[in-house]
Amino acid sequence: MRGDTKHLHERLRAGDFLALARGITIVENELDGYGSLLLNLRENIRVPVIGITGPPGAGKSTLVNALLHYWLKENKKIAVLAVDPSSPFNYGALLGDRIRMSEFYTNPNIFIRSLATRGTLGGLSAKIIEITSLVREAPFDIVLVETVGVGQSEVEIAGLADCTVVALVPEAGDEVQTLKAGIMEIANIFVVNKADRADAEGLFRNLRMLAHERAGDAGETPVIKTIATDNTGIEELANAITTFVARQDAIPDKRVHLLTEKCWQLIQRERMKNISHNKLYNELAEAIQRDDFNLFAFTKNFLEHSV
Ligand SMILES: Nc1nc2c(ncn2[C@@H]2O[C@H](COP(=O)(O)OP(=O)(O)O)[C@@H](O)[C@H]2O)c(=O)[nH]1
Ligand SMILES: [Mg+2]
Repeated sequence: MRGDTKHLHERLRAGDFLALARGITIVENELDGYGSLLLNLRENIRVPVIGITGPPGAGKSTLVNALLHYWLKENKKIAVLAVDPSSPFNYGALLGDRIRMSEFYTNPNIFIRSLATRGTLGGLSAKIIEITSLVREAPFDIVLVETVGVGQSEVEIAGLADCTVVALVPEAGDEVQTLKAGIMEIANIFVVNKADRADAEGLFRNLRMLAHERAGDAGETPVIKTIATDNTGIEELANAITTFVARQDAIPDKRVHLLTEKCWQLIQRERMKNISHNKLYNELAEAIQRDDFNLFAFTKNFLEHSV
């Protein structure tokens, strides 16, 4: 098995898409060789991971599609990880959308993989940290991660991506007020997609105002109007992403900060590995039979024998 994964690493570094697909399957399902595959990675942490998040239907996949076209013209090699259950990159998608994306499946410069989501509400794949690391062992210029924004997942993608693009559409206008604090924290770039709609201008102005109010040392968060379906604003978006990433590269602790975030999540997962609600329930059911039951003593004891 060790020999197998060693071979896999060589193929990955050579940019072999079949090896990458195989590696992702191994990681996603924790198949044999999973541990050594990860421990022997030589990930290029300089390859930017770009997160594209936002509500379902905002046009994230269409934006990814347009960005792929744009970057292909610049001879970039790009990996796309789609963690959106409704994404046209997924098999269950609308036929029209699948045809629209299918041109990329045979392109040697584009790798597309859709990942299972952790929960029914979308969010990130349980193994997204490992999978982006794996992808960065292959010679890509850019890694795009599409995630549907549902609660926690926007925050999680911000901990994973070097640049987080939040895509919104005019009908999200009211949401912006309620999400205000949260999305301002995580968005490095705002996209007002479906700018062909009459009410896009209002959302655009609102976001510009918010970005202005919240401007920090790094300046105002760019707000870009796009019509993803006809490539309007895509060049501007691509430039904003490139500019943002280049600026991040100049901040020495930014990369360490992101790695800290990922490491934190890996540790958390490792520590929680042997702890399940079921097990807690069963042990508690027994423990409360005792007259001297104490929740804190129980917890302390539970931790000592399960971690
Ligand atoms: N009018 C208009 N429709 C768009 C635009 N961008 C995407 N759409 C459409 O919106 C729908 C949802 O797009 P999709 O990319 O699947 O959204 P996602 O769920 O955020 O990935 C699709 O039918 C797209 O064709 C746009 O700029 N203008
Ligand atoms: Mg999508």
